[in-house]
Amino acid sequence: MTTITSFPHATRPGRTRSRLTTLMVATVLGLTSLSAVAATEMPPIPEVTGDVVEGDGNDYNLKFNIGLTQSSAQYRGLEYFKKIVEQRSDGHIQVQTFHSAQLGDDLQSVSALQAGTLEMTAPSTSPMVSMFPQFAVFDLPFLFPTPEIADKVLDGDIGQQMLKDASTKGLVAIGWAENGYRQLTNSKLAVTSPSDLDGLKVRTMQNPIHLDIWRTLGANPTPMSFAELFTALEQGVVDGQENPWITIESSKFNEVQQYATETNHVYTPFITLVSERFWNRLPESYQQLLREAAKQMGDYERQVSRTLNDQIKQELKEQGMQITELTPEQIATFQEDLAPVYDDWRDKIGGDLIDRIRAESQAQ
Ligand code: TK8
Repeated sequence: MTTITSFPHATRPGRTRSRLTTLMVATVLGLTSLSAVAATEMPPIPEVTGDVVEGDGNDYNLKFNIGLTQSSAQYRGLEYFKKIVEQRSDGHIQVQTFHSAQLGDDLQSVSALQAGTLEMTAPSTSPMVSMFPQFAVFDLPFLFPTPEIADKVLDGDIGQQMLKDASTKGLVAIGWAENGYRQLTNSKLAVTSPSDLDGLKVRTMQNPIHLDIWRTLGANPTPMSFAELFTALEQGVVDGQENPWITIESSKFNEVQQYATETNHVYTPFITLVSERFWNRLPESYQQLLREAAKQMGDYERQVSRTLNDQIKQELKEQGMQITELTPEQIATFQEDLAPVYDDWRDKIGGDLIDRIRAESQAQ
């Protein structure tokens, strides 16, 4: 377990002006170096492969909105998607990219696709379980032991069938990408076991399994949109939250969260969606182009997310976040305490789907 002295985030009593000035300078320096480092380390956006695709001569505007910030791996993927689609449509499809929920959070974006006021988005699967219950399988704790197994399931029969099943209700599902393994952060204490979570107010995605997970561990979970999260943490409405390292850094949660525990408790995918109204207006050749671009975007985004994961954890430590790396025994305690979540949800999700995914892990 490594502990690092904290970076002076929270306001402390008896602070003098000169100390405040130094602090602010340090903060700014820290921030600039943060985004500078993050930016420079991102794997370069690949060249576009594949020929120019013949369309129907019409021009199309495609707005693509996401909830994460401009310095997220997801937005980097979007930049690649834009490059592919514009180049291979010879400019007939223009892609406008939006980040930080500029056009709405995950659920608002999905509704906008159904209404035809937005063309594409890529939400986490978790807030969508009320629309597509089978997505809940991804919210089961410790389901995927490695990201490679997640790829195998998502890119394999199970994942492709899910895309088909989710191509309904005004949506067309065309690909998967990586949000990643979630880590707990909080502003109160270093968490090394479930008993440390007693009463801790933890924000979760709007998802019944995540609520079940944190209640089972003894915390006090609150479902909330990602778009409201930073302010809720800053104002102490909630004490903690859980997201991948790259999201913790790109959303600057480390500015309002002093402690983190590497729990890797859930792997969350992003699903790439198109408005059915927009989709039906496109010639088949452009529909195929969007499918190919979504696949390449997803693969590249996985690469970015995995390349940066450990580096960003290191950067967060260097910026004073107190990061707890659990021992195998401590992880086992979390896994044992969360085993009942599988019993709670097996029938609702479908035992067969859970067993098939688990079999993929054993097959490795
Ligand atoms: C961004 C969300 C985010 C998710 C969450 O729109 O809500 O915590 O992990 O990535 O989808």
